[in-house]
Amino acid sequence: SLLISSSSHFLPPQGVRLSYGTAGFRADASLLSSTVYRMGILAALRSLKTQAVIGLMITASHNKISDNGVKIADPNGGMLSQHWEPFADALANAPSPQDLVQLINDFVKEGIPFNGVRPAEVILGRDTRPSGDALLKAAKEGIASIVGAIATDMGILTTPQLHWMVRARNMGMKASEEDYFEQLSSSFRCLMDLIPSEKSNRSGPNDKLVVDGANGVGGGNLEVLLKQLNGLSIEIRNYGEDGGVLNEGVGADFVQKEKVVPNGFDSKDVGIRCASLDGDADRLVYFSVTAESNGKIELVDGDKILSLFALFIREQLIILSEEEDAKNSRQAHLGVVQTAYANGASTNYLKQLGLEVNFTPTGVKYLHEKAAEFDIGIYFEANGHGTILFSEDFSGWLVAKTKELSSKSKGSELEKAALRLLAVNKLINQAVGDALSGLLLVEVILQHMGWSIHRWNELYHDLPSRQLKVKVADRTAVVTANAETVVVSPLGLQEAINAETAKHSQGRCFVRPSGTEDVVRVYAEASTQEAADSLANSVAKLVD
Ligand code: 16G
Ligand code: ZN
Repeated sequence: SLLISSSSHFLPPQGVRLSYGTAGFRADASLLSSTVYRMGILAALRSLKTQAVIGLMITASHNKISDNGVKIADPNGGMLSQHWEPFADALANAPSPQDLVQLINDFVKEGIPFNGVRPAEVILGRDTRPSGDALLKAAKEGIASIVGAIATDMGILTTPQLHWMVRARNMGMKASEEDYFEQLSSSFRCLMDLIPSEKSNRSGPNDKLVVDGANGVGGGNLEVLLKQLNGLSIEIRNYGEDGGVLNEGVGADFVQKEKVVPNGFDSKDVGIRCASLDGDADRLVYFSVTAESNGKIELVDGDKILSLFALFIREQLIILSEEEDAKNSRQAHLGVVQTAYANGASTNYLKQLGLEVNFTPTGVKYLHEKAAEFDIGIYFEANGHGTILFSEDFSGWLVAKTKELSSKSKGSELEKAALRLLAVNKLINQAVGDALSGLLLVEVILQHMGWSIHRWNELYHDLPSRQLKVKVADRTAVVTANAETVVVSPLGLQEAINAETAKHSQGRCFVRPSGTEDVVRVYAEASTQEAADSLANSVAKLVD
């Protein structure tokens, strides 16, 4: 058959077992062509099964340039349904073309329609990695091996753009790259127009933002976006076209983990508002360079972006809830979602605001799923990946509300609050965390509040923390529960961690197996840096 002959060109690497982890398959790019080919097949089957457009993205995000990866976007633009992950694993590891065909036949028999249905349609994107082009061809061949399947190559994109396009296509909306830029820029302009007038002249030439593009796809795309905007002064560095290497000493992951300036930034930038994207632009952190000479920064991480977003949304909801005509008002349920990596000070701050804080295990799919339970759900990982979700029901209410208010109380604070929420609903990428839409929202909220990055950073003070990784023989031996905060196996380990933690004031510590690397990670937090370091070190010894 077609499948047998085409799959014989893509034999899996010997002696390597790949698994569909938190962010899809990731490995050295030279090992991936068979996996990507097979994920092309999976994407086409998923499209037949759901009768919707599916996305396939080739990226290894913040990892080194020689790595690559592949992940699938589901019809709603989110991560592949977890029910399909075992099938993805099985396909990737099937030893021969015959085994592969057998697997597919068995799977199809369980209920994938082939006849009288809309053909499979997969849209593809890749980041700037040099290995991406060949891998994209492999994905296309995989898709083409399913009869009638259509593959649309969108070229080099940020990961969130591809997810956005899948979601837009399946909602029947315009879904090209131009449409993406147009939606972001028009909703951004709308939010700018709604800034209280006493604050709208704050930004001047001294208020520029400097962005580190991680030498990836984000810098160039941000530049395209900027051409459609007014009122933002942004300088972009680390485009990736001036000799810099993707993610090497640059980018959101580096800045957040190392807490030092990325390449291209130095003491001349002291005090300026800076931001870092990761290699595929689905993470965003802010920072400012401190006057100390050793490249130290003040880090404004995902937790603080979450706090800023939560404050702004809450402010608009409070205005709306003060509406006198109670019969049309609606008490919106706002929830925030974090992981155990969220700094304890951020959680306290959010709780103090009266917000409901929820915890899930690490990984976008878990946070996203939880946030979708609210009228407005905001999720962020400390590493800078996060977004805001508006429920369908609440979005509908908001549209009706703004219509009603535009005739009843045009120009009122009430109308402005509703219009702001509606604009956030359009600006923020609701398929997945998006550094570009997140950056625009941060910028407009800072202007709305009249805040500098320092004022923002003062919302609360991070507790000192330390992260370590421990190489172990078998990381799956560590099993956790309660959103990764408690070890249930091996027996006795949690008790030992508790005993260490109790020795430190404001101590908090947890360990978990990484979903992307062959290590166990240790996180510790305490009232001083020395205490956090010592707690992390002693717990790392317990794991070893
Ligand atoms: C992946 C996840 C990210 C998570 C990270 C943790 C997605 C799209 N990405 O990059 O959310 O923070 O893994 O890595 O889910 P770790 O398991 O190695 O600590
Ligand atoms: Zn990324």
